[in-house]
Amino acid sequence: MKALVLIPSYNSGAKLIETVREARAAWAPIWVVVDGSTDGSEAAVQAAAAEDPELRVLVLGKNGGKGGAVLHGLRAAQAEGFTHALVMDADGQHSAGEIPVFMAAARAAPEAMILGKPVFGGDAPLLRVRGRRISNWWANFETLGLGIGDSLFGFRVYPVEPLLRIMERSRWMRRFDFDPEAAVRLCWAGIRPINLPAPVRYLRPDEGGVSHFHYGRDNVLLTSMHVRLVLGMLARLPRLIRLRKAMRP
Ligand SMILES: Nc1nc2c(ncn2[C@@H]2O[C@H](COP(=O)(O)OP(=O)(O)O)[C@@H](O)[C@H]2O)c(=O)[nH]1
Ligand SMILES: [Mg+2]
Repeated sequence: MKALVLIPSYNSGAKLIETVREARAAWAPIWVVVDGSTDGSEAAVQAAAAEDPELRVLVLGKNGGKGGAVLHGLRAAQAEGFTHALVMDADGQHSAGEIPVFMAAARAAPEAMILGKPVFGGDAPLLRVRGRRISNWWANFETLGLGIGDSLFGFRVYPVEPLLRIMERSRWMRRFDFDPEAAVRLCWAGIRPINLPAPVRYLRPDEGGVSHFHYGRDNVLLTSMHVRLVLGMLARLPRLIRLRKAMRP
């Protein structure tokens, strides 16, 4: 196993450099994919990278979405022989302290994917906590209950090769449809999910919290994604039933 931490970032503000420093203290290498940011948040990371060979910044000129940024990072990672990528948010919501735990789980089961299961604090908006139950229900339906604990959480270790194979074949999974669709399609490909708890923080704007999730736009995106995935499930039903027997005997 050769593993890196991949951090997609779009206008993450001052939290970006903080997140990168914490991640770097826990792991090497760390690659940040700056996805057409216009807030200048990448400058501090680029300065740090100039003095740290284990920190790399990949810059995309135009905003292409979270999944698009992850894809860009995965291609470069595969070209350098990485087998696993831990993807985490750039905005301080995830805890770098979990990186070694998740990497150890991946090392113990390199054929699997390690999915974070959010442990919410009192700061979590009810809408977010309840809203994800809908997406989780659908993801479990689409995988015949193969065991996706949380379909939306972005703190995960992916095996690079199968994820790239799936993403290169699809024109979707480029924005916020990345996390749920990646988990579902990897399950379909026989990649076993292992769920590990991971704390998630919801920062107020005055604490540096930023979110690019728009309820209207992104719920339409997620709904059409689940339509696509239900149709995909139906088309693969016999194979999925056999897979389920093999994975959950
Ligand atoms: N590369 C890229 N990353 C994005 C984009 N939108 C969000 N992200 C990243 O995806 C992660 C989660 O996005 P965020 O806006 O915080 O969504 P939320 O946590 O669900 O509210 C963060 O690390 C963002 O920097 C985007 O358009 N491009
Ligand atoms: Mg966020």
